[in-house]
Amino acid sequence: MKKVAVIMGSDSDLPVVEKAINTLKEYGVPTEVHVYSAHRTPEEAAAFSKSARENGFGVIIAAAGMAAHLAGAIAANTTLPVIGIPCSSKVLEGMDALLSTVMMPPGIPVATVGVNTAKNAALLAIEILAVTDEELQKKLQADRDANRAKIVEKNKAIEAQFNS
Ligand code: RP5
Repeated sequence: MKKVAVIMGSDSDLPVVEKAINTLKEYGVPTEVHVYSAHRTPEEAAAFSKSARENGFGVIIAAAGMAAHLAGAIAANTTLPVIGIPCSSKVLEGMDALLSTVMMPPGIPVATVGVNTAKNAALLAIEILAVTDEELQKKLQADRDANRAKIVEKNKAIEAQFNS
């Protein structure tokens, strides 16, 4: 199976990012985690990105806050799919990172999930790998079915409370 890279701009992003790491682990996806910054360690970020395909990666997840250029800087140096996680900051509460991550120029896409929505980034990476991996696809479907069953039960409880 191809590996997924989880890159964060700072170790201060870890409380958000670890939800992605945990989800990838739950699905048994080989995962590497690094701290590279578009601004503070641009050479390291570029070197990783340029060599990611030959190093066995299939998808890169990049999380950053504030002027969140990390996912875009990673995407600039690879044709692997890049998923951006905008992380919230105290001042602008993630709107800064959301717009910095999602508003990429034509030609260099970043698939951006919601602010701090790291689990969805992992699930999207897994869905990309599952295009050619039947076991992963089955596990994704089983989890969808289990979640659906939970919501059906919650609906029954709400309907019983308010509609009878
Ligand atoms: C961004 O600046 C990082 O991704 C982080 O979200 C934010 C603050 O970084 P630290 O000052 O906590 O290292 O580059």
